[in-house]
Amino acid sequence: MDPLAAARGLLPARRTVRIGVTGLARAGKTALLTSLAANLLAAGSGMPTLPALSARLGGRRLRVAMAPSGAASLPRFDPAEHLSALAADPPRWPARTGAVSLLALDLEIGRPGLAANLPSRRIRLELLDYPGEWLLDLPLLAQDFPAWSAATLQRLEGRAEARAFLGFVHGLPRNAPAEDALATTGHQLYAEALGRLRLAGLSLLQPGRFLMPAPGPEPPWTRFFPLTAGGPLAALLRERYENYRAQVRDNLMAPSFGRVDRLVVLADLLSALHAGEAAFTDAAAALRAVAGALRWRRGVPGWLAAFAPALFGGIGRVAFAASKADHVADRQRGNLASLVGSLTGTPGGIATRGFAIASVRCTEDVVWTLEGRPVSAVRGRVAGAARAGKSYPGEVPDKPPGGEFWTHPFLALPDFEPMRIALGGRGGVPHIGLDTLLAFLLEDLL
Ligand SMILES: Nc1nc2c(ncn2[C@@H]2O[C@H](COP(=O)(O)OP(=O)(O)O)[C@@H](O)[C@H]2O)c(=O)[nH]1
Ligand SMILES: [Mg+2]
Repeated sequence: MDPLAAARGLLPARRTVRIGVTGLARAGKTALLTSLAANLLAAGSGMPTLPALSARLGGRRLRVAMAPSGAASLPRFDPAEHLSALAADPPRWPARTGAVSLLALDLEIGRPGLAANLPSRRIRLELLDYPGEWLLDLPLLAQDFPAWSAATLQRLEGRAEARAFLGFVHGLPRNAPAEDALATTGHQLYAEALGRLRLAGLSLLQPGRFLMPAPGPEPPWTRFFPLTAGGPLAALLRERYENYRAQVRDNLMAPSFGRVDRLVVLADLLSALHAGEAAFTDAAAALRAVAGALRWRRGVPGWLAAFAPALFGGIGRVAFAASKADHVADRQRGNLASLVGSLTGTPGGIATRGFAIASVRCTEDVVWTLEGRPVSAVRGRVAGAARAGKSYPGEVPDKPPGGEFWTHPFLALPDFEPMRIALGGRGGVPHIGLDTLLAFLLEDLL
């Protein structure tokens, strides 16, 4: 729609706002998109599912509809399918999704005060489900093969998960020949090491497409691994690494991704706290790498400046959100939001804030008496259990914890089952903090 025509009062322009939703596998992206869609659609039919958003609207009308997919090139995110899993009896978590998909909703927001009779503002809200693993590839754009290899091998040194791979690398002769079989074996051992490190709770694992492959057949140049020695094999690996970087770059530039205006970075920090100090430090490093990528529009290395804006240049608002916050009681969630905020710093010129959210709230807050003392705990039904039980994982630190914290392990986080929801989800999905998150992301538009 031509904005000038709109200004002349012919027809209101529809503004498109694209929000990137990113986070590593299992961080809660699918749950967030499903719940946001259900709660926005319910709010549009007058249900009080998003109080902070309604407060911002102050009685103005809100209409919400799924946007038609037209001739869009990105796969569409289908909330109805995911919602039917949550609304089933017993409820199920939405199935795992692959790489990238797009959820599009059309919002109509009434105008305030005397303007109430003017045509509503029309916003197309697009939420792009973007694998966090791929964001962790961005720092590779600024690292050549020798630099990346040296940094990676240093990080792996001494880790049991990488023993077989390191043994292979150290056993290679100097000037190893550029043989496909060597490259393939090394690649397989390296990819297996990454898989094991992920199971051990680490996050900063590169290249991200080794853990979250792009759709379609795998080209031969994906078969590389870090190697600092010189020689023909290293030259072959380096060539493959360069092809990989070119793909990362092309992906960022692809018009189908368009510009992302706002970003939600989801992190399952409670699980990282539970997995222990190494996992937590690594999750913090991964969050910082993402925050660092956002800062590129300022301190970009020269040649990078040309294309970094394609994905990040237009981002004005970033929400760093600790997910699955229904594992802890309300009193702890403030700490969780401060913790995620303190890990990410503030990229200059961008509005950022830390949040603690649960897209699909599975628990209620209760007071529990442990060793004679009352603690703020939660109660929910663990998948497969007959009855709901209480859970208290421990105190959430409000900043990166010191040595003391790790001597009292943060207790297990049960796999809760979603609560039963009525009306097949048409009345919304219970959540914590999605309304505040949305009000922040759309603040300037409400
Ligand atoms: N308790 C709780 N668990 C959640 C929540 N969101 C996600 N989960 C859990 O995390 C798993 C992975 O979530 P998903 O949205 O598929 O993550 P994705 O890989 O980032 O898309 C789910 O299957 C749930 O077990 C939440 O709000 N509360
Ligand atoms: Mg998913």
